[in-house]
Amino acid sequence: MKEFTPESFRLDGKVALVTGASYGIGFAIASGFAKSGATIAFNDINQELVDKGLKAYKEAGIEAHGYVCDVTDEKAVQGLVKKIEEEIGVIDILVNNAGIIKRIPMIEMSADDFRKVVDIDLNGPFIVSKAVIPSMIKKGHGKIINICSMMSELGRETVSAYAAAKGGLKMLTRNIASEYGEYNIQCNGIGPGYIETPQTAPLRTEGHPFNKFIISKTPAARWGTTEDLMGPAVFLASDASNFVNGHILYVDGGILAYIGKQPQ
Ligand code: NAP
Ligand code: GCO
Repeated sequence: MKEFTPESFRLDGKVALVTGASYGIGFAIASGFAKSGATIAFNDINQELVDKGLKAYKEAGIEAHGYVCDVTDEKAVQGLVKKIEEEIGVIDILVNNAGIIKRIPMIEMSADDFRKVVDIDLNGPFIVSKAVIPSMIKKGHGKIINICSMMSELGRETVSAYAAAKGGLKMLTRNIASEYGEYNIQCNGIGPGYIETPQTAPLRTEGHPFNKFIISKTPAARWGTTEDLMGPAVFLASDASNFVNGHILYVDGGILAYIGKQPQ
């Protein structure tokens, strides 16, 4: 049993893979890990995005390792993990961040669109976790953090595929925690509230009714920022959380606790 010290929150000597981390939430989480001592590997869907990410990490003073890889392609993911292990080292921390959303009323949504969202947001985390767990078992420890959502708990119009995927991701998190906890692997989720990133940009346009709505539903009375997620992610990636397993940590400014402010 490691003695608790302030160093328990550090990630020195750890290798972290954050998927879809050229920008947005993944970029912020990876940056927080780097500030805490971790070596960063990230992937994204094409070379242009990877290059954009590498430039942004460098500007932030972070020497990251970037790879092109689609998280839904199992063969490519197996190859990515092998390459990271050869070039950097065994992955100690995995953040399944890559994700998409399609906002379409369910009865107007094609089955292909539904499948694509579930494939990236749920099958992707399964494929990448399956690829990294064997080496974590051999190494004797591992941290897996799945980026869930308010939609792991709540539904709303037009996001049926996304809610189904993120609800499934909550249960995949709990199942990985159950199946691999005995190998000192902790699997938890982070459920961000409504965060200012490109993914939510369409909801934050000037005068968009959703903007006011979210502020009224958030006790913190603001949209979250990617920086709000860095500390919770470092906690779940560190030794400070070695007995936290199967938990979804909602970083939502209080949305899930609040009935909402009455209209003025
Ligand atoms: P984002 O800005 O859209 O970034 C997602 C990243 O994942 C992008 O770089 C994206 O590349 C990449 N990606 C998409 N499909 C991929 C694939 N098949 N393989 C590899 N990379 C892929 O999203 P975000 O707002 O930062 O969200 C990141 C995660 O947090 C997502 O899982 C999202 O569901 C979740 N989340 C977001 C919020 C929020 O309010 N923003 C709240 C709760 C949860 P492209 O640019 O090509 O799409
Ligand atoms: C939406 C938003 C949300 C956020 C996030 C909330 O359309 O409702 O995109 O889904 O992305 O998942 O936690």
